[in-house]
Amino acid sequence: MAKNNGSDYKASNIQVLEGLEAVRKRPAMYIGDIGPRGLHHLINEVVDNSIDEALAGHCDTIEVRLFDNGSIRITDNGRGIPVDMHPKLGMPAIEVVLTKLHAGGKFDKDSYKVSGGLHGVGVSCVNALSTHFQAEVWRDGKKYSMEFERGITKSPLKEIGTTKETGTIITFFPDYEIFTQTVEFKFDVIAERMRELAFLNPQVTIDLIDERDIQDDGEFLQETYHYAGGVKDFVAYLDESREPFMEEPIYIEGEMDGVPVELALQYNSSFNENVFSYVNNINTREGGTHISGFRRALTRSFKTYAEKNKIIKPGSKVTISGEDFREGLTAVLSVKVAEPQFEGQTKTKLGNSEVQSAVEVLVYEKLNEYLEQNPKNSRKILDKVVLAAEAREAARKARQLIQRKSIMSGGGLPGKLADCSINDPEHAEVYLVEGDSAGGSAKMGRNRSFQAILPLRGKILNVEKANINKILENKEIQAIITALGTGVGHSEEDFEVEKLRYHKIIIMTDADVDGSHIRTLLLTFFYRYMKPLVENGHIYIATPPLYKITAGKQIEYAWDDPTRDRILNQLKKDKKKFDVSRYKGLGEMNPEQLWETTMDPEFRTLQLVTVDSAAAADKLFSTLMGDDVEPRREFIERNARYATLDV
Ligand code: 0RA
Repeated sequence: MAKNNGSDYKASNIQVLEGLEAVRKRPAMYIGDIGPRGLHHLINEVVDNSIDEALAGHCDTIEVRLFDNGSIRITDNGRGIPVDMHPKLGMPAIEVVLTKLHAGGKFDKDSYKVSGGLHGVGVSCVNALSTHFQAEVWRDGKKYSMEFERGITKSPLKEIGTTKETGTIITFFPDYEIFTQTVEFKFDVIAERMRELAFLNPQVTIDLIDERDIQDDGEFLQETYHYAGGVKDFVAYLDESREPFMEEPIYIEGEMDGVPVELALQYNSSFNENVFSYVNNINTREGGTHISGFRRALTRSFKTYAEKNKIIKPGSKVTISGEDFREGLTAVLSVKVAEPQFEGQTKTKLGNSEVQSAVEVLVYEKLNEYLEQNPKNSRKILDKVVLAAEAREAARKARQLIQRKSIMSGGGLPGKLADCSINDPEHAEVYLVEGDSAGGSAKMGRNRSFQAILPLRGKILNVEKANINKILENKEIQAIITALGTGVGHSEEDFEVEKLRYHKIIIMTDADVDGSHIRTLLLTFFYRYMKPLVENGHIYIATPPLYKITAGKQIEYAWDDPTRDRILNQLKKDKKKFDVSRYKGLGEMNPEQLWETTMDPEFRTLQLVTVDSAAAADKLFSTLMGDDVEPRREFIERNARYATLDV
């Protein structure tokens, strides 16, 4: 690729704001939190800078390497962080970039920096939060190096050699004094973001190497992400375990009013809408103006085409609404905005109004072209749209029926539900319990003032393979819907989160294969049909202990093997007799034990279910629950090491 040497850059372009003490004092303010998420955010912060270099046309290769000693190295072949002297501060530009907050330095408006949400706080934050940080820069024919400890310069900028290449190599150890929960990087978490970045930036290749993980062939675990087809490849990847309607996704690319737009979309035989949008590589989970532009264009061009070709018969009873055009739709929309305004609760909603019309005009025009040129596919899509409209009408009737039935059966709550006595959703919780027998123990063990119990019998329906009508016919799902009080569906009329009767919904299943299957089915249902519950943090997973250790009157519980061993060693040291039993299911615990270990808010641990990356969660659900067995088997084998679902 063409590279310029970047010598036009001046150190004085860098704006200086403040030092790094602030970051160490209140790390969560800068990186979101100090748990695993914040830890992994450090990597994104560095890689985003490399991606900025790629967006500016100066970089096409990035390597992320995890070392056995806990450190990580990010290498790119960009221009290299500038090393010339900053005239006012009297220090090299690189020192400003790495030790001053918000010293981004790239102010040319033609570049689309990754800067929104939590991103864009700068590599200096990473430096501040590392016990040791080294930057090596290859630039102007020379190799330079500089080192820091907890943000403080330990080895000033020095020349260490010569080179014809350019680039930046950052190596750091996350600070265990800051990340007290864990300093362990997870391959899969990093892989997910690197893959996403590679889809969104087809010009780059990202190598991810894990030196901690030596494979059977003696090589390190390594994956390479490069997708020349960009978002088109992304859509094909997302639909891998679905049945697409067309040979390849529709691909639209262009620039309108200074906004570069890239879009790929495809229809499949599922019933879900999976639209992911990005602004400057940031996942805009809350949508925004680019998404509304896209939706309007989609509805308008399909409607125009359908009317022109008389696909919707004049006088037909079905009325088609916007959501019918989105059933079974998988799409990725990526736009670049020079000065993005992010709004919303999580700052992932694009606010720039000019982007709506830019996207709408471009997509409308190009989609019309596609429909005219591909009459067969257009017909297939529109036939499906008409079916969706008919099913929506039928589902509306089914919903009314559920409502009527529950009104006729008295208070409207399902018979199996043991409700709590308080009427305050914020403090009320409901346990969804696998099986009637565990349900019985939970009913006896609970604190009935604020804990409700809903036992679920057998497996619930796999919603990934059923349409809304089938789903609404399912007894277990009906019970969940009526117990929660929200209704069900994708529109704000059908699903009203304000009506939620319990702010904590706790899934409690056995710690075995069946239990995890039921948990996944429930999560899939919530994710697909009650998404705000997941997004607003209402869904939790209960964690019953794996072992009970009895020594005379003393009873202890262990949730994992190391804890069990620690307790056993202590007992052996104290020369006590003991008995260890492994809980196979919830049913083996009596009500008191279930309360003590799993339900008592003072002692239980609940895992909050979050949607960290919507695209990854979608992929996970369609793979785990979809039609194709092969990708599912592969997926489970690859991820067998990670026992818990982190969606
Ligand atoms: C400040 C200014 C420029 C580039 C960078 C920082 C930069 C930072 C990182 C971090 C990792 N890789 C990076 N690559 C570049 C602009 C450089 C110029 O105009 O020459």
